[in-house]
Amino acid sequence: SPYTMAPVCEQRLTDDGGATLATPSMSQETEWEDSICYFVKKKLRVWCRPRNDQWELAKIKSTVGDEASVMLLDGSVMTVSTADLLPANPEVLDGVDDLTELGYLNEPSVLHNLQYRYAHDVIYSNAGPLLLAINPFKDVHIYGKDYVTAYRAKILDNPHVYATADTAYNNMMKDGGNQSIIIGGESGSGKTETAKFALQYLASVGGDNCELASKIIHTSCILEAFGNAKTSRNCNSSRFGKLIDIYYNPEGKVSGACIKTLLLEKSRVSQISRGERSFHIFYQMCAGAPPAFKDRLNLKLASEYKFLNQSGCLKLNGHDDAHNFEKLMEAFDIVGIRLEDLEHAFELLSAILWLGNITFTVIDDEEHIEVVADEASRSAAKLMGCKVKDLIAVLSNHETAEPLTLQQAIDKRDTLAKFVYESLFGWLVGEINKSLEGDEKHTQRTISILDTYGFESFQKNSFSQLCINYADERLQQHFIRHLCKLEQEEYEWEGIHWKKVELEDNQECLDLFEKKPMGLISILDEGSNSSKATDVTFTNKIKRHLSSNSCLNIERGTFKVRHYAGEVQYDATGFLEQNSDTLKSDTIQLLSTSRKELLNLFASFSHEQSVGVKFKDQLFRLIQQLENSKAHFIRCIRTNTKQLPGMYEKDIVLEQLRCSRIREIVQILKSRYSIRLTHQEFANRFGCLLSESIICMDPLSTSLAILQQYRVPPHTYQVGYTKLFFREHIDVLENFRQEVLEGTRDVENSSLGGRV
Ligand code: AD9
Ligand code: MG
Repeated sequence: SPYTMAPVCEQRLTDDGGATLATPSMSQETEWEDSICYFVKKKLRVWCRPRNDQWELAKIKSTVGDEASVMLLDGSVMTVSTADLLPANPEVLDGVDDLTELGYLNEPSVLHNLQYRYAHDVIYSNAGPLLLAINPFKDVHIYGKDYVTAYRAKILDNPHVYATADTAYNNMMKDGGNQSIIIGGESGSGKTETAKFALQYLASVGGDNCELASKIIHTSCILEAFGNAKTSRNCNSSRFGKLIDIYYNPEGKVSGACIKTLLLEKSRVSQISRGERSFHIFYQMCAGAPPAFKDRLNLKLASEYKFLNQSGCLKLNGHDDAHNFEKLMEAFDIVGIRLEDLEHAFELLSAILWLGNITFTVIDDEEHIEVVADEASRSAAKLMGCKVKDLIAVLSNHETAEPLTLQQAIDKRDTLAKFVYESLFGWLVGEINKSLEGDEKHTQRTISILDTYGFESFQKNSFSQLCINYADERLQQHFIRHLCKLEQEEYEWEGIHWKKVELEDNQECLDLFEKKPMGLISILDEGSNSSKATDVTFTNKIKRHLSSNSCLNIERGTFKVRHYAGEVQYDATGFLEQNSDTLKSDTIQLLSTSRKELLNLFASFSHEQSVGVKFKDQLFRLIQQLENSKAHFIRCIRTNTKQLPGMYEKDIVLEQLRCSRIREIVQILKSRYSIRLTHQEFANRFGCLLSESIICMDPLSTSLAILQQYRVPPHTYQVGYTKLFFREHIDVLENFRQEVLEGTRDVENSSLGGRV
C-alpha cells in the first residue's frame, strides 16, 4: 500500500509536547472514551508510562473511569491513568523508512521507530525530504564503491547519505540549479563523517576524473589534521566550519572544487581544557616525523611542550598519531602540495610549540618581566627566521618599548602563536584550493557540502562556544525555514488551496546576537575597540541593552543564552581580548622582517576587524550562498554521550529531536495533506470500485468519479494538477476495495452522468 494502515484516529498536541488520543477523524469529534474503546476492541497497541518516565508499549485490557488496566509486552498487568496513554502505531509500521509514514507522530512513536531501526543497524531514516542519520559509533559496512554504484543505479534506494547525495546530483543535472547538502547536529553526532561520505559520492559520481576525485576526497585528511581536535564530547571534533563546493561541467563530470572555511578555534593552540587536546597535527608531527626531519625542526616529544602537555591528555584512544602522520603525508602527496612548501609550514608548527615553552622571570614589584634566553626562545626565533633579541624584545615590551607585566607577556606570546597557526591554516586551505582548481570556470554548476562545528555546552563556555553556538543558531533558522518552505512549494506548484504554517523559529535568539544597533556582536566589538572596556563593563552593557530579550539571563560575570539546542552559561572572562585579536605593530614588524617568506605573507594579511564582526560577515555570505541553492538537509543524531556503539539513550535522542523540531517538522510535512497519490496511482488502486464503463476515462475523471460516488467528504482531500492530496488515510475506500476484492461487495453501479 502506498500509504499506512493505521486506524483513523488523530492526535492532539498537549502543552508538554506529548499528545492525547483524540477523535477518529473522518467522523465528527468523538469522546476520548470512544477512542479508548476502539483501542480495546481492536486490541491495538498504546504507549504508557507505568514504571518511570519511559514510555512502554502495552495493550489496554479494560478501563474503569479514568484508569486503564494495561498489559505490557512482558505480560505484566498494570494500572495507569488514561491521561497517560498515547496511541501507538500498529506493528506493520515498526521501522518504516520514512517517519511521515507513521500514523501517529507522538514522541514515543518517533523514538521507537528510530530505535527499532538502530537496533537493526539501520542508521538512516527519512522524515519526508530530510535525512536523519544516527551515529552508530561503529562500522556499519554500508559504504564504499559498491554502495556508491548501487545507489547511483537505483538498485538501492532506501534512506542513505548516498541517496541524498544522488538526489542532489540528479536535481542539478535536471534543472541545472546549484545544490547544497547541509549537515546539522550536535557536537559528536556524526556531521563530519557524513560529510565525507557525501563527498566521496559526489566526487566520484561524475566518473572519469579519478585523479581529481581522489584529490578532493583526500583533502579531508589534511583539514582534519589541522582543524580537528579531541574535545570532551568528540575525539575528532571539528574546530572550524567548512563548505566544500564541487564543480561540475555540463556533462555532469567533476571539474574542480573549492573549500571555504569558517572561523577556526585558534584559542586551542595555547589553551586546552583538562582531558582535551590541541589540533591533531601537533601530536602527529611529534610522533611520526622521520628523525632527520625532527632534527631539522628541533622537534621533541609532545610531552615536552607546554601547549600540549597542559591538559594531561596526549594520546587518543584507538588512534596512532605516528600512523596518522604517514597517512597525512600521503594525502599531501595526492592533493599535490609540494614538499618544500610543507617544510616551511612544519618549521612554523615547531616554532609555535617552542613559543609555548618560552618562560619569563619577574624582575620587579610591578610584575615586569624578562624573557628567559633558553632553548625555547632560541629555537622559536630560529624557526621563525628572526633574531633572538628581536623576538625577546617583542615578547617583553609594549609597542612603546615600556616593559610588559607577566600576564601581558604571556598574552602577547600566545597571541603570536595563535596568529601564526591561524594564518598557516588559511594558507593551507589556499594551497589545497589551488590544486583543486578546475579549468572550466564558466560552465560550472555546484553542489556544496556544509559541515560545521555543532552546538556545544561545556562546564566552562568561552568566546569560542559563543561563536560556534551562534553559527549553529543561524543554520538552524535556515533549516526550519527551508524545510517548511519546501512543503509549501509543492502545494503552490500543484495549485491547491491551503493555509500556510509558520513554525516558530529562533529569531529571538538571533536578535540577541545581531540586533541593530546593539546586539551581542556589536557590543563586543565596541568593547574590544575601547581601551576602557573590561569584561565587567561588557557584561553590564549587555544587561543594559539586551535584558528585554527573553533568551538572555545575566548573573554576575556570567550570562546565559537560551539557544534552540539548550541553555548555555558563558563565562565572559577574556571575551573582549579574544574578540579584538589584533596583532601589535611591533609583532607585525617582527613577522614582516623575518627571513621566512610565509611569515612575511602572514604579516601582510593581518587584519583590523574584530573576530565577531568578521565571523558574522562570513556567516551571512555563507547563508546567502545556501539561499541561492536547493537545500538537502541531513540531521545527525547521537545516541549517547559516551561515544559508544549499541547504546540508545532515549533522553539524549529525544532532546535532540525536540531541539531541532523534528517532530513538528514531520507533523507539518505530514499533517497537511499526508497522502499524495498521482491521479494515475489513485485510479489504478481504486478503479475496481467503479463499473467498467467508467474506468476507461482518463485518470483524473476516474479519480473524481470514485471520490464522488463513495462520498469521500470534500474537506478531506484536494485535487492538484498531477496529484490527489488527502488529509489522512482513505480507510473508507480501502475497506470498500477490500470487500470488492474479496467478493463480499458489489461495485456500485449508479450512473454518474452529470456528476463528473
Ligand atoms: V563536531 O560538531 O565536529 O564535534 P561531528 O562532526 O558531528 O562532531 P563526527 O562526524 O566527528 O561528529 O563523529 C564523531 C565520531 O562518531 C566519529 O569519529 C566516528 O567514530 C563516529 N561516527 C560518526 N558517523 C559514523 C558513521 N556513519 N559510521 C561509523 C561514525 N562511525
Ligand atoms: Mg565535525
